[in-house]
Amino acid sequence: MTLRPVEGALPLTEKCHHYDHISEVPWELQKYWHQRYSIFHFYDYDIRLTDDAWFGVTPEPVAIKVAKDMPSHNHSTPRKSTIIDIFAGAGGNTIAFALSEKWDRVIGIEKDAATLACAQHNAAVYGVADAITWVHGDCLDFLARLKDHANGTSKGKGKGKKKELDPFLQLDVSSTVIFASPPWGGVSYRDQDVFDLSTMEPYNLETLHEACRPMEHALFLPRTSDLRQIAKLVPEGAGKVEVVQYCMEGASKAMVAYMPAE
Ligand code: MGP
Repeated sequence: MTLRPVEGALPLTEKCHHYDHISEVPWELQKYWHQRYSIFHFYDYDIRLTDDAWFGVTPEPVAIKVAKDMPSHNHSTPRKSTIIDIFAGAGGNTIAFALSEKWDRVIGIEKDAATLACAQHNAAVYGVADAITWVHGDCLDFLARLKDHANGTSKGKGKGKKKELDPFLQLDVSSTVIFASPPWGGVSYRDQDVFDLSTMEPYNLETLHEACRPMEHALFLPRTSDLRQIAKLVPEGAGKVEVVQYCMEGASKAMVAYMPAE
């Protein structure tokens, strides 16, 4: 099957909530709902999220700062012109990348149809619906196809099945940057002094790095992540890894590891 961009907007479903009042909000999400305006400044303009998306959505000031810091474009050679947000969720980071106006193309990938419908809707609220290409699919599958095409093999690894990629998504990997804000597999990072990234589920650090390389990629990770595990991914002399803690009101929300292209 060919993986292609979503045409038009997916329909919002009963999973695409906009909670107006605390009494409607499941208790495990109430903490996030109280922070709704720092998550989406325009929350009141009918921002939609699936219940799962609340846990992983990047607060807007952090998303904007990450978009600003993304070592894109004019500083790197070759110029980086495309950014792919491989875990788009409800759209927080993808929207910030589009708002930054630093990229010729912003692509958002999301596996869950209802969550993708929320992301598309939220992008429209922020006025950037036309600036984003959405893909409904599994991001690891997408990355494998992208690399197959870049290497000149279009068949993929399936049992003889063609794993095609729409021509519009056959990107030049040397000018593409990946951003990944994966599920962290729960909130155990809060109780650990140092979070073991090999235990992150469903994709651990090595799996994500392997899927994204050789492209430049930025990984949005728990604030307590083990820096030694991140440093080990890049052999001595193969480039510099930058790790930035992103804080709000003096407390870190998460770290981003900026991994160089190979
Ligand atoms: P948090 O740790 O639940 O909240 O999430 P906080 O503010 O540290 O709470 P406290 O209990 O320490 O007061 C902090 C931020 O981490 C969220 O806003 C998300 O941006 C991000 N985040 C949390 N989780 C569980 C995930 C996740 O699974 N994936 C991703 N990508 N980000 C997450």
